[in-house]
Amino acid sequence: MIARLFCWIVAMVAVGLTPMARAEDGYDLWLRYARADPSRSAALSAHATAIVATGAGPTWAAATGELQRGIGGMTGAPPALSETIQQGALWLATPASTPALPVRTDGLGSEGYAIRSTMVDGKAVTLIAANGDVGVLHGVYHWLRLAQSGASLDALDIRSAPKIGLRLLNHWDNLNGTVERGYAGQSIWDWWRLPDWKGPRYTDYARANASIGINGTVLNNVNAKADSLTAPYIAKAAALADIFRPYGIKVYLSVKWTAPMELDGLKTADPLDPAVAAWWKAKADEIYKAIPDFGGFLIKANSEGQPGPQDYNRTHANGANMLAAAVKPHGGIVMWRAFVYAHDNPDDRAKQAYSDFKPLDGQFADNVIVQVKNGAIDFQPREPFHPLFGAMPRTPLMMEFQITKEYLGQSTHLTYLGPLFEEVLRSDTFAKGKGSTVARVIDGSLEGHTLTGIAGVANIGVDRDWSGSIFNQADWYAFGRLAWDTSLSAQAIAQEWAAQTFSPDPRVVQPIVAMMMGSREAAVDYMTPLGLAHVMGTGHHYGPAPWIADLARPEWNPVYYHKANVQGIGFDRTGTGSNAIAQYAPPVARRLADPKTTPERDLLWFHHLPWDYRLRSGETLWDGLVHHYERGVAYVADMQKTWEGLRPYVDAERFAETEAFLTIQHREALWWRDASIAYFQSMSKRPLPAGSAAPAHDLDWYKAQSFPYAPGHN
Ligand code: GCW
Repeated sequence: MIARLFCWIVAMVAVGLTPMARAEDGYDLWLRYARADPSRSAALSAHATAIVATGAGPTWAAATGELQRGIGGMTGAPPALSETIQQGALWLATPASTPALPVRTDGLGSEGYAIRSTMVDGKAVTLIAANGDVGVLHGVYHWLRLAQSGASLDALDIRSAPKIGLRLLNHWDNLNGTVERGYAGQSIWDWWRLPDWKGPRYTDYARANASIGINGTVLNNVNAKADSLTAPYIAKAAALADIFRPYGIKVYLSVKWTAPMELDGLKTADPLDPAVAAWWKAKADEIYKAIPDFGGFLIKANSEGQPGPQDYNRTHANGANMLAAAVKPHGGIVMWRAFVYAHDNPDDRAKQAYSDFKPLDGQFADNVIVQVKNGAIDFQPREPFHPLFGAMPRTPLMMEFQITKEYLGQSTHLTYLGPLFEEVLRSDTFAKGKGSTVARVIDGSLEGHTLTGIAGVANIGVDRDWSGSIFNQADWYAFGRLAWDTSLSAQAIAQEWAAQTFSPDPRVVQPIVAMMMGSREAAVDYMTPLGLAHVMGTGHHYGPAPWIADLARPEWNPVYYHKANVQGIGFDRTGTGSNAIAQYAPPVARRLADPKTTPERDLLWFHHLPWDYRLRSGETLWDGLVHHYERGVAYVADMQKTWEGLRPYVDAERFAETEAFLTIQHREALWWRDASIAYFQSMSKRPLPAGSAAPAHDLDWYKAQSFPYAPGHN
């Protein structure tokens, strides 16, 4: 008998039907809705005795369904839907459904919401109001964030609406299922079985993104295949668009410039050729027939080998405007990437996008937005803000951040990107005097643009935890929350995320947030301190390789960026060098002209300095560099200790993963330190500072390391 009972329990556990704690494999992301403690559960139930939804349709169903899933998970008793308002009800309403709303919804747009604790006929209720159903959905997710993170649900008086219109993920997902710079497994778009098979993952994707206000997704890689625009693939994209639509999420596609030639044999892709323009117009009409609310096109043109209008002696504006005309009748937009640099351009790579695009300011059609990476090179652990921000006042510019961590430890390093995003958004371009922040450029308020946007290169794949690691989920979360409200702090976002993903218990949230908040700076320290950049392994970009100097394109070689020699290190971008600083507004350029007034974190990005240059600490540059590498490694060791202290509070499965990944991160941080010091010491010929250990191996050992199967690189 006992044996049979035991077998039954084992079977139930195996199929997940047991009341025991379910597997915490990260799939639920921040929408875990774990059971709250009894007092919290009672408080939640008292604030959600019923759900009174005054509208109907798929978005309303998504909103009420999420409330029932959330409150049911946290309290064990999902609230019922009700027609009548009762004490403690959650009341979801719009002016269309409820004329005499007790809150104003003007100014909230179509996506914003108001949440107000109020009385109706003597009954205390929580009103979630918006101008439309998508706004109500966003308000529901805000209320659930409060509910999950232990915040008070009393006396709520919240108004929230996004300033940035386009809040998109860019999936560098290929049609063969691989993900360029992806570290979370294969693409979640099962192109081969779409549109027939639409698994639950797509709906969970929509829920996760709607919960953080993301309202668009570019499904395919910017290194695009023309095939994405063929009828079968348009049908596949349409199936996804149908699933995402109730969540307020639109679908966009990356396009390949030569699609007219590859798909229909046109002899040219010259944007001024009427046949080419006609082809794109017909293609747009075809797409909109299948996806009436299709968002538009994203394109990487004349960049890293991708074709574009410059192949026909036309400008980026000629190209963008031709595509824009095709989608304009349908209300579509074109996102034209400014990530351009030419192999035959001897000028500083960091200057080339500005040189190409600045002269085109004002020449783009009004449904074109230029998508600019946060820095002028390529998603480095730190880059000064891109000089184009604030330099094209007559052209809407949108931000391109990288959520996937091509250069920040890929899937195993805990390097929370919230501080990176925050640092860039708060950077002051001085374009219109002090306070001309990057955030105000991209939300349109600085230069008066209504077409506004921000994109994040997604870190999503089919891994059960979606992002390759639990802590990588925080980067996706932070991107969405900052896209919705650029004034949020990375710290507050980390607190929200940790409370929902792990537990609202301060004994859990505080150490996790403290660990997260210094983790990106630690990566900067152990990888590219003091403004160094682009010193990673070739191709896969995994690990240190500052010695690389033999690649065909000079600007692909790490030595191009650090220019280390026996005298010193760094890239002179002042007037005595490439003069890239001249691309910034005068107050910024003046500050960057002098190493003494250049922020030390950007020092070697802008200056070539002698090894004996005195840092603000009084250390020589050489000693300071070594100490930065060591500070980065030490921080990871501290994270390991912090995580060990959390063992009693975190489920075994997720604890073990993070413990293992921190072990990898510590080993790799040490490897970055040792390899970098071994190489730079071979240049500086300086002795290590007192107390600093010699690298574990000699330089040739580090140079000999090879990783042909490192992930994310096709
Ligand atoms: O980030 C770098 C990557 C490429 C990427 C390219 C880009 C999609 O190394 O993988 O290609 O830049 O942003 O287009």
